[in-house]
Amino acid sequence: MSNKFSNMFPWPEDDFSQYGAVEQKAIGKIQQHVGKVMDRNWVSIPHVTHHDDIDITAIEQRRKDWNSANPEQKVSILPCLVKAAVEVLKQYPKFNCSLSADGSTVTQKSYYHMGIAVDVESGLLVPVVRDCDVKSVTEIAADINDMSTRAKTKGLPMSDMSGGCFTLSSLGHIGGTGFTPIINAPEVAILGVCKARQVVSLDAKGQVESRLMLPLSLSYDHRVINGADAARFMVAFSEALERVEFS
Ligand code: CAO
Repeated sequence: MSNKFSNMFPWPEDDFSQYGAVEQKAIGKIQQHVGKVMDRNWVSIPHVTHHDDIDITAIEQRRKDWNSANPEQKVSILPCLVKAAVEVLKQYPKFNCSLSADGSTVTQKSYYHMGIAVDVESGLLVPVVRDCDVKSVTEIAADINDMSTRAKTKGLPMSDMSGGCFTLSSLGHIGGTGFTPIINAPEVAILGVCKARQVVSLDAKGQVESRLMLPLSLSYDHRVINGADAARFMVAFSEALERVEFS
């Protein structure tokens, strides 16, 4: 059967050794699998990525206060972002559904299992933290720590990487101002997080002030979600983050 790719030029194989010294290395099984999943998701989902910077000055101050008062239960910004995402999934349930293979129905979910992209040596794993709606920020932080440690040391069973509703992919500890995260099908959206930075701006009275801004990139499946939904998601996300309680 012909499809939209049947007219494509073949992959440009080349003998690189004619240009200089080269070495061929095998790609590990996990990365090969991840590559195939990425390939399928990238070519079969019409992705759009909505970028926004949100003001995290207040929540970061509250997080620092919490960490100083609770050195045994320190949290990074990531579990707070998970908690805010759950609130927005409740507000905009379109982001918590899955599209059928033929595109004719969506399955609406009323549970909140959140995928967290974890960078491991063998590839990229996405453990799923279950029932984030009923877990506290510190419980979510503990689950992320546990799963990312296991992912980085002995790997994870498929049961720990299935059933996710929505994924967060944080490069915040490294850098970046934005990227296009690939949707983790059958989910319909994924939130990419880059490094927070101080930005000088004018307040309502025209006074210069410095605010801590977090760059976010929301990729969504345009068969299910429209641009206005994504813009609303981001505004609601920023508001939900302000309401996150530490416990
Ligand atoms: N802006 C600024 N600093 C940030 C930040 C952000 N958005 N996010 C995290 N940081 C800081 C943390 O606060 C921490 O600093 P301190 O040690 O001073 O507290 C430091 O960066 C390290 O954070 P972390 O990585 O230990 O914790 P995390 O909760 O942010 O992330 C994990 C955990 C497992 C998700 C992360 O280590 C990881 O593997 N991320 C990679 C995901 C990835 O590869 N995504 C791309 C997928 S597409 O190919």
